[in-house]
Amino acid sequence: MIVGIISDTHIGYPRFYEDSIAQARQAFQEACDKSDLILIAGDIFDTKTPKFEVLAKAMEILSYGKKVDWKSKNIKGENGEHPVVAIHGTHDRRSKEMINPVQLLEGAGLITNTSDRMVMFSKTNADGKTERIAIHGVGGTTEDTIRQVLNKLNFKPVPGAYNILMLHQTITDVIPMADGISLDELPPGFDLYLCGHIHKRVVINKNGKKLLIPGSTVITQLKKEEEEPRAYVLLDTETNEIKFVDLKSRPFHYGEIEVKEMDGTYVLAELRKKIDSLINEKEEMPIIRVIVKGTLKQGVKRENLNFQEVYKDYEEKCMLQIDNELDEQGLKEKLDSLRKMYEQKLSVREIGIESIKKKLSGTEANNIDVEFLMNMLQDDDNIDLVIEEMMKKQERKQ
Ligand SMILES: [Mn+2]
Repeated sequence: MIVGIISDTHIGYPRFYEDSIAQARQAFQEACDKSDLILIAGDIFDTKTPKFEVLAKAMEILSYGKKVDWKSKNIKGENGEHPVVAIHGTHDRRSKEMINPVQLLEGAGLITNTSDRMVMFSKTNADGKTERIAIHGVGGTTEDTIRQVLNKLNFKPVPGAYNILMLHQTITDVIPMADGISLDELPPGFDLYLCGHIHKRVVINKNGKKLLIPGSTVITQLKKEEEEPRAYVLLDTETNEIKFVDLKSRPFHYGEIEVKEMDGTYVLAELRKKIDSLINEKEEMPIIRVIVKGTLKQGVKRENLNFQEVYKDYEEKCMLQIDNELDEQGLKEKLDSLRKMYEQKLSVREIGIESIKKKLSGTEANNIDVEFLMNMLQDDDNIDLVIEEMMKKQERKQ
């Protein structure tokens, strides 16, 4: 059978809102038309409590799956499940006692939620033979609990079926420096390990395990590796062939310039040259990101470099992002502090907390309890509580 695979649609992503909707719609409709079964590997939404406007868009997109004549494809959920199967990711995950938006979609009958459970489908082919497929779903969870979750679920491949382990985690075979789980640690014997979360496309075969990462359908991080077109995947379970199908996604080009002890005028001229080289006149409003690196002439402050005019001049040609990474602090010093953090084995979140603390230390807001703030903000419902608590603290201080 043909399985259409989509991941990380991030519907409602504020920066490229329209793209997130259009590209999710194209991926879902095309995949439905071409496949017997659809899998969505998490992060359908960009946030865990999307606005009704966003929720309505997602429901409208997924309602296409209700119009498809699955019966004529001879596919059937073994307990009557709808053949659009999804897990929640890390963006649309909420704590256990709360309802997440993927559960809402499930309640509306638009998807089959396979977070932390297994579902089976069967398809009778033209020759009368029945093919079975088992989807073992693991909802996105924190990197420090994934091993525990997998242990508890204790998924084992179903004999005689095509078995897919679908999860939404950082895989360290793909992102080696990060907190995450390796392919070797995943339970053995599945025909395919399908993972969301990582926004670039990846296929790896390692120690008998086949890992597929479809990548996101919308650009979010503007990293160099996101330059390739967004895609969905068609998997043929009989031949094990994986095909990426490009979406009509907004083009994205990434560039860097590096200067050495130069003044502002020179940097701005180089920057414009770089942007011009990345713009292709045939493309409509591409996303362009340029990182400016290196050192400035003595006495020139990086803050004094004004990119506003560059932004203005290009506002009708592209969606521009310039990142000022010009150095006053030496590169060596920066690497050293990064290495120190790794040595102390700080999680990404902890590194974030440390760097916020450092930034706040020289300001009037130096009494803010960053750790408390981060803990509370795990859930956006808490924002009023956080503000209230902060006000109380401020009053006590005065
Ligand atoms: Mn994601």
